[in-house]
Amino acid sequence: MSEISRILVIGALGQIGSELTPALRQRYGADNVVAADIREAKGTPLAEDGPYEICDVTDRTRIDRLITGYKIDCIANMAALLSAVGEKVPQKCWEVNINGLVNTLEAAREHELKQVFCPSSIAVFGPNTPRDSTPQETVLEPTTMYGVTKVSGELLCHYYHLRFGVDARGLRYPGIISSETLPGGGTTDYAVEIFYKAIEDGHYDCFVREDTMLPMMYMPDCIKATMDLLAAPREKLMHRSNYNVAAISFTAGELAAEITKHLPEFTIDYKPDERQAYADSWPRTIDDRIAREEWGWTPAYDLAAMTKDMLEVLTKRQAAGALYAG
Ligand code: NAD
Ligand code: AKB
Repeated sequence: MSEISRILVIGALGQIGSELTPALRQRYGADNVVAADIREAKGTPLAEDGPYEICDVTDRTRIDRLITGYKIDCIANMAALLSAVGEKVPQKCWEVNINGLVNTLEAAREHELKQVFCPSSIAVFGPNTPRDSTPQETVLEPTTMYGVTKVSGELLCHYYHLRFGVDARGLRYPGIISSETLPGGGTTDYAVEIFYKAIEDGHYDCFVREDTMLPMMYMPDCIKATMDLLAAPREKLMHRSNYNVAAISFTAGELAAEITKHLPEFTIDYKPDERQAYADSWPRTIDDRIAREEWGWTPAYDLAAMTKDMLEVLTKRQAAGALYAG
C-alpha cells in the first residue's frame, strides 16, 4: 500500500499535537495536514499555517465530513483526557478516549483509510507490573481510568487490525517534556512545570516525592518516534499499536539537581498529592528493544541535554516577556 499523504490530526492543540502537526506539515505539505481540536485556534500558528477545523472526536458525523472534504487517508487521534484530569471525571475520560477512538477506527474502516495513529502510554502498566526494565509483554492492570482506556485502546487497535485490516499504530509514550505547549493534566506534568517555575520564581513545589522515578522523553524524540512509526513499512510491524519506547528515566530529585547546575539558586520542596499514587503504580524504566528492532527506534536526548535545551528556550522566551507564549 502507498504511503499516507493527507492527515487529520484530532487533538492538535494539545501538548503533543501542537508540535506533531507542524512536523507533519513540514514532511507532507502544509495543505495536506488538517489540524482539528474541540477548541478554537484563531490567530495561532496552527490555524494560520494550514487548514484548521473544529472537531469533537466523539462526533462521528463531523469526522466523516472532514475525511470526505479533505480526502483524508490517515487520522492521528491525539484527543484524550490524561491521568490526573481523567481520574476527576472518569466517565468523561472513557467517553473521549474510547468512544473517540472507536469513532476514528470505524471511520478508518468505512473510508478505507491507510492508517490510524493513536498513542498509548506507560499508564497501561500498574502495581503488578515489574517496575524496572518493564517488558513489552507484561501484566497490564492499571489503577487509573486513563490507564484502563489506554489498555482498551491498544486492544481495540489490535482488534481492528486483525478483524478489518485497519493499520492502527501506537506508542506507549512516557511522560513528555516540552517547552511549546503546557501539558494537559497528567501525572508527569511536574517534569515540565519545574522548568517554568525554576525560571519564573526560582522555586518549585513538586507534587511527587523526591525519589519518584518515571520514564520521560524530550519532545524532539517524541516527534521523531511518532514520525518514524508512521513512516515504517507495514510488513515490519509485528506489535503495531503498543510499542514501549524509552528515552530517559530520572527521579524528581535528580531533575532538580540537574536544573541547579544551571540555576544554582533554584530550590524545591516536595509536597506529594493524589498524583503520587498514580506515579507509584507506573514503571521506573522501560525495555524498548522491540521498537528498536522492528522500526529502528533510538532517542537522542539524555537528562543533561534535555535540561540544557529546555532552560535555554524558556530563558529566551522569558527575556522576550513571553515565558508562557507557547
Ligand atoms: P493534551 O491534554 O495536551 O491534549 C489533548 C487535546 O485533545 C487538547 O488540545 C484538547 O483540547 C483535545 N480534546 C479534548 N477532548 C476532545 C474532544 N472531545 N474532541 C477533540 N479534541 C479534544 O494531551 P497530549 O499530552 O498532547 O496527549 C496526546 C496523546 O498522547 C493522548 O492520547 C495521550 O494519552 C498520549 N500521551 C501523552 C503523554 C504526555 O506526557 N503528554 C504521555 C503518554 C501518552
Ligand atoms: C500522564 O501523566 O497522564 C501522561 C502519561 C504518562 O500518559 N503524561
